[in-house]
Amino acid sequence: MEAKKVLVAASAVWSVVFAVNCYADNPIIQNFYSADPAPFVKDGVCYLYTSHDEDVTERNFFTMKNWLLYTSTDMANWTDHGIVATLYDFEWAKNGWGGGYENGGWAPQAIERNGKWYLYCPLQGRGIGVLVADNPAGPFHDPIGKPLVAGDHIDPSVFIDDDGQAYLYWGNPKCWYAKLNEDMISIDTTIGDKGLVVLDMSIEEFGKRTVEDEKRATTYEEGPWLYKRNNLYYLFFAGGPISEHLGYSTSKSPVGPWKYGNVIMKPQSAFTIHPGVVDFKGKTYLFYHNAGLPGGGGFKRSVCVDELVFNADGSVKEVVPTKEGPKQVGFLNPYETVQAETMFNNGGVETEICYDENGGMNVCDIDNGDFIQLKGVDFGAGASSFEARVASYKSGGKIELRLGSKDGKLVGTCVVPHTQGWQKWKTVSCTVEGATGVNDLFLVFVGDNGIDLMTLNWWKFKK
Ligand code: FUB
Repeated sequence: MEAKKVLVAASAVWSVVFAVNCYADNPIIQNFYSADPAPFVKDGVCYLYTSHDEDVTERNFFTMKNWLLYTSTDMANWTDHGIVATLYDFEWAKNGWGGGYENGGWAPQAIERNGKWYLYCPLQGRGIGVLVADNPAGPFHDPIGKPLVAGDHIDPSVFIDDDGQAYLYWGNPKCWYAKLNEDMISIDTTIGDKGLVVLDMSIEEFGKRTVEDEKRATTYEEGPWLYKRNNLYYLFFAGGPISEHLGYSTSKSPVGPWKYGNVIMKPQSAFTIHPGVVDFKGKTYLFYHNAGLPGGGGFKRSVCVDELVFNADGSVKEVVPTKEGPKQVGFLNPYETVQAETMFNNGGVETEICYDENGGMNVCDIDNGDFIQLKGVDFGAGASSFEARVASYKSGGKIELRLGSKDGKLVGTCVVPHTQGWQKWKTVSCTVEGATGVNDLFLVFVGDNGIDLMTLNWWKFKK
């Protein structure tokens, strides 16, 4: 997005209610409209892939052209990796609506196997494609040059079972699955119709729909998500009627037969909803989307997360969405380099691609009074100095380091000079006094120049 621009427009109204333009933790993605969360956990990092609702909605329908990645090590502070794949990565998708690539990048899911990252992407109306990369943030390329599942199929969910067999689920109005070969980019054609199996869609498996629908007798609508816990398989899905809710079914096998469970999240503020479930550091989390950002709606959605809790018999408790999001797991270490685009919350800043040799993203569009909030920063016995990689094509400004709130205790002030370019980086530093223990850290940006003071690439403290 540029959610900030929507925020600025909305802020005149909001300022009556809120002192600053700031968000609660949910939605967790605050600088883009995002949807269809697909989390994946590896080595203590939660990788969150999402689809991306464009700021300008075309034809009063989903307007989606690329896919985003965010990461977190604590479920509270999230690092923005920007756009990691686009419709243009699929040569065969040229013939989209209007004969071009212009739209249809719907709900993706990624998985890692043997050091390679596979991203399954539905190109609405054209099929499900697969991209591969050596790194979670790409660059991704299409290894097969054609759809993995051709036709009007959406919402792929990928899962590797303990015996190494990989499955792909997908579909609306019916739920389908296929077994993936070990290469993750081809389908085992020995089952179903050339490898594709459509489920029975019985009421026992997916619950009875309360409103008549000629295409669907059950509550199953779309967005399947396969998950395993204590040898029980769970198929979470978006259920109907519209507005969608989240439901689930269970089975002793990854391919069913399924037994309908219940509703686990009531309809939220967007007319769609989409589940993503992972275990992370001893807890289970449900990712979903709503229309929670200013300017939000059915085609401008936002990804959220809350804890998912099971009953002793394995059934799933209903999740009541929170504004606060889940509790932070562990603390943020300020003595390691922290990418500037890592945030719990922010007031007014944006992110952009960093075009230097290190790549990644940086924070931009920083105006007087804007801030970045980091949750649960553990300063331990105390910090003595702060350094940051900054740039400015104007007169720069200052970064105030405050604890607890935007107006909280000032523990240091770092001066940012003119560096002759928005990405002409310079490392600046300042002394720090009084930062000990665990605090929320606020980087507050100030400058006489008002708007566009500086850009920020990374920061860290010294003990
Ligand atoms: O984001 C476009 C579509 O909306 C997805 O494919 C569905 O799951 C629903 O979230």
